[in-house]
Amino acid sequence: MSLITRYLKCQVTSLQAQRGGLCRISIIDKNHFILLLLRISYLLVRATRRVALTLSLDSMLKVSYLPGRNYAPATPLRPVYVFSKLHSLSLITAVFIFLHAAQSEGLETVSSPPVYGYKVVGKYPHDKQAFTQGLFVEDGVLYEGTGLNGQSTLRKVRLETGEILKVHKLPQECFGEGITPSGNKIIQLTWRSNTGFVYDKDSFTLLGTFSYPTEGWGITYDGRQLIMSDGTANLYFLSPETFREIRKIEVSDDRGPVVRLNELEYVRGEIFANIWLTDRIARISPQTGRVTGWIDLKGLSPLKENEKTVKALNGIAYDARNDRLFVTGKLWPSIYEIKLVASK
Ligand SMILES: [Ca+2]
Repeated sequence: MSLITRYLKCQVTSLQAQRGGLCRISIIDKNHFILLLLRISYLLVRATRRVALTLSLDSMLKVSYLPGRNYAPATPLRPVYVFSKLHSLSLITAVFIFLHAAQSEGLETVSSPPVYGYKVVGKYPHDKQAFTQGLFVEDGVLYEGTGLNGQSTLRKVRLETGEILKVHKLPQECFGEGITPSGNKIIQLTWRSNTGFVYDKDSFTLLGTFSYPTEGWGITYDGRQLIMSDGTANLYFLSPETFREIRKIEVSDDRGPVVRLNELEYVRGEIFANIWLTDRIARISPQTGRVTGWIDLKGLSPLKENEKTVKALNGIAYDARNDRLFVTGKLWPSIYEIKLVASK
């Protein structure tokens, strides 16, 4: 986040507190010159002390004016134009230049991603003691990483029956997180130990460890690089050999950064990510970080509302060979095979 972005956010937050209006800034374009003009316009608007300003700079500029609490209480969403001619001219000029710059840079208007529903086509038993933090399928067999201190494991599970075929327990102090295959190895993250484990995929023999500076949440593999989440809106692309960061993307949709990215799965050129404490999975472009769609799994959880905080939806596994998609949650009794249904 640039200093200008931070500055604008502080200003908007301050104005929001003063006026009770709705203010948000998401992504700022790289063109600082345009931002400077916007800032000047913003300050001019602020100087009028008559309206709250909403800026949404999510690749494309959208400016709207919401009346503050001192104005037009009966029609709170009607735009109120109270600028002097000079102020209006400044703002219009800045907007025009910004739009022109955005157009010349090939930026596109951001629309809301489509929302997909689901259909359950299969249901399999799942260990109700398994605090699912990582999940993948390979050769028809399920691999699962579980969390909680003293209960964290890496396990190999027969999908159809839930039978545990092999299990490796993590040290007491480690809180297991995401897992992914990488060649003939399995990588497993830990939450706050800044340590990842590397196992032989067949024997679960520990081959080595590596470290990372952030928390560890989810991990998947696109065939070339590891992709890791840390509970923020960031995804980190790591070398599968050295575990060094190659690049980083920030995940966002039309409303701004998407935080709490959790368990991950690479699915046909996209990254699927559970969003912690929600029933939603984000479909993410690995190139841009843009959310290209949402999968709404509302109604799938077998749990009561008051159980969902701990027993959140978490765990995505994709069987590429047979095009099967599996999802589950922490301590859930079942794993579901689902098919996505068209946008609604
Ligand atoms: Ca996964």
